Amino acid sequence: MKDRMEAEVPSFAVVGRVNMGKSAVIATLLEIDDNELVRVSATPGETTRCQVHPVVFDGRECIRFIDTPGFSQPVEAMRAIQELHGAGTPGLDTLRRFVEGRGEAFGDEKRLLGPLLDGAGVLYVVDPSRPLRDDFLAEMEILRWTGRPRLALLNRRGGATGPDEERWREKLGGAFNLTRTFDAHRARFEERLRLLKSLLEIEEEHRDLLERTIELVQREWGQRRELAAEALVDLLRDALGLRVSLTLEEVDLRVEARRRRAEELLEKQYFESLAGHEGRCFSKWLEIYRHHLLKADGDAAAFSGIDLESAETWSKWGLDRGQLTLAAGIAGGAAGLAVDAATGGLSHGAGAVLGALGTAAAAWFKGGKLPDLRMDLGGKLTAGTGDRRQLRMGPPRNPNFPWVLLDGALSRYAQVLRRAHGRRDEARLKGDGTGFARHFPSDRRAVLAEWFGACLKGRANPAAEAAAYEALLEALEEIAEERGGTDG
Ligand SMILES: Nc1nc2c(ncn2[C@@H]2O[C@H](COP(=O)(O)OP(=O)(O)OP(=O)(O)O)[C@@H](O)[C@H]2O)c(=O)[nH]1
Ligand SMILES: [Mg+2]
Repeated sequence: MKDRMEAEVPSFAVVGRVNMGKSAVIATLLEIDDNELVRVSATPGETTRCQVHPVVFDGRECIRFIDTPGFSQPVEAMRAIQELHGAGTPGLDTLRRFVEGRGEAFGDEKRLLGPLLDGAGVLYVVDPSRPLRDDFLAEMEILRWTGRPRLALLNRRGGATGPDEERWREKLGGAFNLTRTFDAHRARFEERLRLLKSLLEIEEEHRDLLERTIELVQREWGQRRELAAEALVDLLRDALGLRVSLTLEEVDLRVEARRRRAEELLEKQYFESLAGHEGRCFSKWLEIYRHHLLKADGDAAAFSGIDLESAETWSKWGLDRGQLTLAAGIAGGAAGLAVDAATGGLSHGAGAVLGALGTAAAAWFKGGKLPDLRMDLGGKLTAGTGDRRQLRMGPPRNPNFPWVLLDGALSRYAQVLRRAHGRRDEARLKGDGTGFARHFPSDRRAVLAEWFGACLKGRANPAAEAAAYEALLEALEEIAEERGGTDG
């Protein structure tokens, strides 16, 4: 019964020397970053028994991978099997007798051979930067005797190519059906998919199921991107429409120090809320892409990662001057140019001057000409009843704000996709200055500019939002394919 069940689902045992990165390969391939589920560790011999990891879609198991303890005495085990067999080449029967034999000796080898005797294919993980010694040749020989479909995976842990790499390839070529590279610390979705497709080449028996699994994996990946785009739409809509306010008493208005304090308080509140919106989007992405060791920086201080005060940020991120002028022109003043002539109470100087200019000209000025690109929250006093007034702060007036916000988010999305689940170190998502928006095709920029304009005014525009969703989905796809970004 057990044999029959296992034959229904293609299984692959990940085998190799202790500490070669077998568990890391499984963790990256199956997106498991939890050490409780897949233990990846610098201490050799961490995996002591076989552990089955089924891949389930719609409640149905499609494929399974089995983590195994590493070979610890391959040369001695090879000799013992040969002795058991006598003359000629040992096969499955001899291996079975070896595995079922009494005694404590060769515990690791016996355990790792178990799944192969049950019908699993072989994923043999080696680090080709290591010297190719006899003990590795013994491992290859034992695996060859199983007669199972065999794929060799080169997991170059140090990154560098070793002097024996050619010999490794030659020997692996003789003993395995296929050799592929797979970097357990760096493999992205495309490499994971390629590995699954390689299984198709070596495993004839389960072709249909494997093809179906690959289809499901791809479809699900696309669905995740849609969820990610939705979260991004939510972030941008909420962040651009964000306004905070504070009620001031007459006395706050009259005492300069009090008024300044109120402004500072409100500005802090604004940034905290902004960071909250960012944090929610990034956390959602980490959930979608199953990362627990990556952290989203949702606190207000970290928002200065985008560093809205720095002129450098504005020149690296978001749109360049020409693009900004164009985007503002296309969107007819709706492109985030909340240049409000009636700035009123809290005039920050430049606002009033620019308010008199046309929108396109203002964009040009603000994008590159003003020496001091400081934050202008556009807070203003409105006449209230009695002796109380509302102090309000809305989005920064700099027309590049939506684009800088977008670039900040996209650079984090790229980091999420770049992170391999086989790693066990913690890391923080942070703005790294990679510019995406300025490489968008101009029609995509126009679609976004229109929607940004509506968001900045706090107006719902479902048609513009739907178009923006499609545009952002496209942008996320480019990032997944590593197109479309440049380091600032
Ligand atoms: N830099 C780098 N390190 C890696 C890579 N793959 C694995 N490692 C590291 O190598 C060490 C061993 O990784 P494991 O995946 O635990 O190795 P294993 O083969 O399962 O080891 P045992 O279960 O002990 O036999 C860990 O410290 C990993 O972080 C890689 O692709 N690049
Ligand atoms: Mg392990």
